[in-house]
Amino acid sequence: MRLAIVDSHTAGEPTRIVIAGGPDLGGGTVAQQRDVLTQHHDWLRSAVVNEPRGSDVLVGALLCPPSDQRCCTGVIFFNNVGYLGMCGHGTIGLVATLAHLGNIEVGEHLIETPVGIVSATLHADGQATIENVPSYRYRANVPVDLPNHGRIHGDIAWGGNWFFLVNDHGQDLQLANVEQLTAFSWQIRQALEAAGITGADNGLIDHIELFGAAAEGANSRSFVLCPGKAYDRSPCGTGTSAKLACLAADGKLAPNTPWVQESIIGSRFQAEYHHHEQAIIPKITGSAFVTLEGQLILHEADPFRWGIQ
Ligand code: PYC
Repeated sequence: MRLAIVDSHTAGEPTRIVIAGGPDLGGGTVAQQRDVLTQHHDWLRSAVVNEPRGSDVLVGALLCPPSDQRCCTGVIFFNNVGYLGMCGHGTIGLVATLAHLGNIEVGEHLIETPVGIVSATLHADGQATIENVPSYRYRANVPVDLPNHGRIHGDIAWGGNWFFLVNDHGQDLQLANVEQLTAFSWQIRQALEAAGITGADNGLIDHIELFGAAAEGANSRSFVLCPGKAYDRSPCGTGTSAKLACLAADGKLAPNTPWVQESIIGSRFQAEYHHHEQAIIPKITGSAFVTLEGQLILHEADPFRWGIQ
């Protein structure tokens, strides 16, 4: 079996998009197709992003037919442990991939994800701007007790995935400290689960964000821990959306005001938002570069064709 793929990176964070060879998911909404993929074809996720063909850092994506005919494609994002609602860096990577394949032109395109339709604009200079799903802060200043550290506080916000956003962490947000930052953030993740702290409708909070001061030209620097314990090399599109929702809720950032979010490796997204009902619509701009076109070969004699799980 072969799966045709295009790899890209967005602000340093890789995305691997399966453009052909995937299973028939039976149509319906992209959320319904994601459920079929999860329940009946999870081998694809593992084969594409897990070792020996992938790595914990990779975010995978499967193109699928949209149910909304205004959309140019549907997309289901996944990682080493499961499925994402939305993925900002991945959507920017998708725009670069579709442009590379000659499937889209400069201009605005709609994309259906499991959590809603997003708009993606390809600019003439190759950058992309995504308008994310409605994002909002669910709870503010939630206390969490960490073993060997004491109490920290965080906001719970939705940006297409659930995030816990922490400012009073006492960590030094430098790339040299990623192991310590990973261990610290993982403690937060585990403490949230142990305390039964969730997003709305019991949504699992599976992304942790630590914020700190940025270098000149950016408003904020972040360390983002993803669900499978890898850290996001990009500033995280859905995480930046969650951050904007909190800034908006606190009255700290006015609508249509630029915000530059810097990642732990120093890469950046430009962001802004406008109000939408009780939520905000974040706009995230960044660049992605295609790094590889190829085929994954899943040989029937290969004991690790479905990935190391
Ligand atoms: O950019 O939204 C994002 C994202 C989520 C997980 C990794 N990147």
